[in-house]
Amino acid sequence: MAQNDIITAIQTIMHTKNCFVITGHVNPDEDAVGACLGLGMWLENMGKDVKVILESHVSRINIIPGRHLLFNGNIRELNTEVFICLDCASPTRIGDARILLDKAGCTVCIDHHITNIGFAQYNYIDSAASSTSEMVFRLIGAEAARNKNIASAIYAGIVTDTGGFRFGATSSNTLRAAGQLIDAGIPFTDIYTQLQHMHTFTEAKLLGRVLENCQRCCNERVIYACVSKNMMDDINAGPKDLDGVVEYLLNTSGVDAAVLIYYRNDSEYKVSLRSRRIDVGKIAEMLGGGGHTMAAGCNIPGDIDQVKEKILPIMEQAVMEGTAGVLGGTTEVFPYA
Ligand SMILES: [Mn+2]
Repeated sequence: MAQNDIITAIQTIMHTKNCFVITGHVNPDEDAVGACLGLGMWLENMGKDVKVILESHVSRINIIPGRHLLFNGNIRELNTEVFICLDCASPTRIGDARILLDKAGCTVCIDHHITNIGFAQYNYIDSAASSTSEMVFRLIGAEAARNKNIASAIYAGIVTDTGGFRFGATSSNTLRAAGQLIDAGIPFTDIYTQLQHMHTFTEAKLLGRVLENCQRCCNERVIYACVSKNMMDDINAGPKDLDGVVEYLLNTSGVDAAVLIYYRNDSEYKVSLRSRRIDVGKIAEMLGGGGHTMAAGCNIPGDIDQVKEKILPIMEQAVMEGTAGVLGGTTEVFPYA
């Protein structure tokens, strides 16, 4: 089905059916939550019965309106006419709501992940889209998005998945959509600041420690930092407080790649890799992990020194030999891989 036909088909379903369950991927991010609640509020405004199923998520995401639609009951007892999956690349990423994929009479998938093969009856997949939230905007139309709450939800998803309108998938259409959403009168500064720039006191302290201790190697082209259990325990921090730190390291002038090694348990460390030039996805995969070309991660057994001895020579080889893995400088970095 051509893309316009699938959009029309899904619009028809949304106008003619009455009972909807909407879900996003496990461990939902702003795009999943924004797309689910934005679409949910639109359907609710049309008088439909709507339930949104989402796993718990980090508190900053609570800035997205529409949380009254979140369903907290027993999913097994739930029946629905239409089941909609948003921002979810495969059925394995649906979580507890997956049982509804088989139970619902009508299933819809709306997503921008390139790996999505279309597992629902109606699949609107656009891997060029900046975000699932932008796809929801296309689907409901600019007029519907004049509702402040709906506009805020969709804007939140777009801002986050584009890294604040920076990543390569940001198009002029993305910015036009954002413009129309801002015209709805949303608190766009608050949303952007809360989702892109705010951090906790603990995160600030931990970032300070990481920056104090970071080093360069491989002819100064790789930057790395190690975070021990003690470093985190001292300030009551945990791995979740390292969100965004490896990206901060990568943004150091002159470096091609960043490595963040942090305590996972007594027998292994987690290694986060970010890059502008080399394929760190391949390196992570080689070490039993995975991810994208520019953002990947793996777990390496041993103490900090053993882990450094394992990962840094591999990074050095990749940076120095380069050519096989060398990429242009324009590819995007996914901060939350
Ligand atoms: Mn997304």
